[in-house]
Formats: sequence, C-alpha cells, structure tokens
Amino acid sequence: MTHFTFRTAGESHGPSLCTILEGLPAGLTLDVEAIDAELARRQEGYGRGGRMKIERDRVEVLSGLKGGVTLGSPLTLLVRNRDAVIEQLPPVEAPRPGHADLAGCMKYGHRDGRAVLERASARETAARVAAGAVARQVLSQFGIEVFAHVLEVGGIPSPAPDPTRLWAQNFEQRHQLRAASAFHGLDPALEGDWIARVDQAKKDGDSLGGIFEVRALGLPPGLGSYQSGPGRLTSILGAALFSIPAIKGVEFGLGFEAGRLPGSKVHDPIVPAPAGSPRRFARPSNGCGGLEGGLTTGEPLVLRAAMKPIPSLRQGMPSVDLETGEAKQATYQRSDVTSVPAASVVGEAVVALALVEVFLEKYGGDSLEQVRAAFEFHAEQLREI
Ligand code: EPS
Repeated sequence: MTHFTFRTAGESHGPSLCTILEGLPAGLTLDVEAIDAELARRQEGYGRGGRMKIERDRVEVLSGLKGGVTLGSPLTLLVRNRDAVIEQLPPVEAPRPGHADLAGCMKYGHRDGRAVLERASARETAARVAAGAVARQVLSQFGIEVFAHVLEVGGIPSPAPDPTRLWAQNFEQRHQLRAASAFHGLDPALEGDWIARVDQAKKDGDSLGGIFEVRALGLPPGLGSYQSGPGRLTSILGAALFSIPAIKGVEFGLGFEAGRLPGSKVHDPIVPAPAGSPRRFARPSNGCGGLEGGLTTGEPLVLRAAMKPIPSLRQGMPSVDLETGEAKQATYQRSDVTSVPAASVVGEAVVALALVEVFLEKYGGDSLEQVRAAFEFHAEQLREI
C-alpha cells in the first residue's frame, strides 16, 4: 500500500493548476461534480475581487480513474486558468508588505516580485480544494463529515473562544445556514455587520482578515499517534492549517483559553455511559477539541484558524522600488477585500486531506474493501473497551 500524499503545481496566471494524489485506495466511485461544487464554493464569498469574475474553476481528471472508479494509481486533477496571462503581466517593482514578494526575491535573487507571487498567490489553493474534495469522498464512505464555517470577519464579533458557539447540530440545518450565507457562516444575525465592514474597507482601499472554524464529525477514536512528535495528529492538523497562505493562528478546542484556566476547567471528565449506550464511558464536554495525546478521542474535532488581511491594499503601503532603491508605494495587484470565506473552504480541504492521511495509515489497504474490513475490525474491538 502506498502512503497517502498529494502535491500541487501551477502558477496563478499560468495555463493551469494541478494536483496529484497518491495512495488513494482503488474502488472509490469518484463524484467529479462534487469536486466542482467545492471549487465553486472557494470562488464565492462577499468581498472577493475581480479574478473570481473571470474564473470558472472546473476539474479535469487526467489519470487514476476507469469508468469513474479509482484504480489505486496516482489521481491527477487539472484546473485550467482562464486568466492565463503570465507572459504579459508587468513586473512587480515594489514588493507588497505582508506578501511573499520581498522575502521571495531575497531567497531567489530576483528584483521582480512577479517571479515570486505567481506561485505564492492563494490561487494555488484551488488545487488543494480539488484534492480535499477527493479526500472528503473517502472519509464520507466511513460516515466522517468535515465542515467549516466563518466565525469572524474584520474583528466582528470580538474573539470569545467557545467550542460550542454558533454550532448547528443538525446536518441539514448547518448546510442550509451556510449555503444561505454570503460568508459561509452560520449566524444570519452577523451578516449585515460583516457586509457593512467589508463595504467600508473596500471604500477605504483596505483589506480584512477573520477567523474560521473546521469541525470533523464521526471520526473513530485512535487516529494519529502519541509515539512521535510528527505523528501526533495535533502536529499534522496544525501543519495543514498553517500551510494555507495568511494563516497566523490555529487553536484546538479551548485553544489559548486552555492556557488561562485551571486543569479542573480544562480537562473533559470521563463518566460512566448512560444505560443502552454502545460504550461503557462518555465525555460530557469536549474542551480538548476531540484530541488527547495527539489522538482522536471519537468526539468532534474542533479547530479554529485566524487569517490576516490580504496584503494587496488599494490605499497602498510603504515599500521600496527594488531597481532604484527609492521609496515607492507597494505595487497594487487586483485583489479581494477579504477572502476569509474562501479560506474556510480551503481549511476544510486541508483538514480532510490530513485526516485521510492518518485514516489510511491506520486502516490502510489497497482497495476500499480492504480499508473497510480493517475499519470494521477496529469498530468491533472498540465495543469491548
Ligand atoms: C486568488 C487569485 C488571485 C487573487 C487572490 C486569490 O488572482 P489575481 O492575483 O489574478 O487577482 O485574487 O490572491 C491573493 C489573495 C494573494 O494574496 O495572492 C484565488 O484564486 O483565490
């Protein structure tokens, strides 16, 4: 069995973006429309800019499928760029503070930020969303759902960590609420304030960040490892979320609040299960966010990520022309006012990819049937604990 991995390639204004997934089990009937639906969700959200009016992201499957079913060979997905104008674009003379432009130029010895931004652009996340949509299809075979929603935009509301906040318990309800939101959020009462905040930032030529939450439900206990630092699911999920451009903070469950409270208020008691329960114990709270010792507990996984505002500001930022060394406003690139809703879709994708990796590590097999057999064997064992 091949270890599950994925890679992406492509430039923001090159011909296309692509991703190759390796280690997918054979026998999965791939729903290509569901991948396109995730790509469309990534393009949405109040505060997106001009590029999203140009692109119509759709996936083409180049390898790994026969008759719509995975073969167990590398799955290649391609998303073509409509705005494939990389050769015609002007140089980026004055790097944008906050973007990779300057640090990238120093790394490679360039004076033109264009050579950096083409790959550093968040456009690359379209490929990750495509890969994540495949990962979600593997997880859903085992009753696992990954769901992200936006909690804050531009500081509204002010941070108040609470793992149970704004959470719609019912599957239909949360999907309907999120689909009706211009921000992929769950609280219609906040939308008006968020819209006003984005409109004001747009008028000011400014940009906004925010916070989104990703939950995973239906996970079996015991995914991840306490045997090594890198094997801890906490490290794997943290790395996954921090791999999204502009993510500045990640929290699990109570998050930073856990550093402020006494142990008696942080740890989740283990109590005898009510009569008729399949287990002998229950967890009345989930402050740990579904992870103990770097392993899933079987409770919902609760993660939050903070995204900084986009670095391309129409009002400008102080910078320096890399050719002349003179002070100059940063080169303005067409941009979004905010892309927190899009980042939540990417967050969902990278969490799904990280979960598939550890899921297949635990229950790995070459075909879905073999994975299912291992999963059911473990489920049987868990009934004895
Ligand atoms: C993005 C495409 C980009 C930007 C944005 C994300 O397109 P363009 O540069 O042609 O306008 O809209 O990129 C950034 C926010 C960034 O910082 O690079 C996309 O497809 O999501």
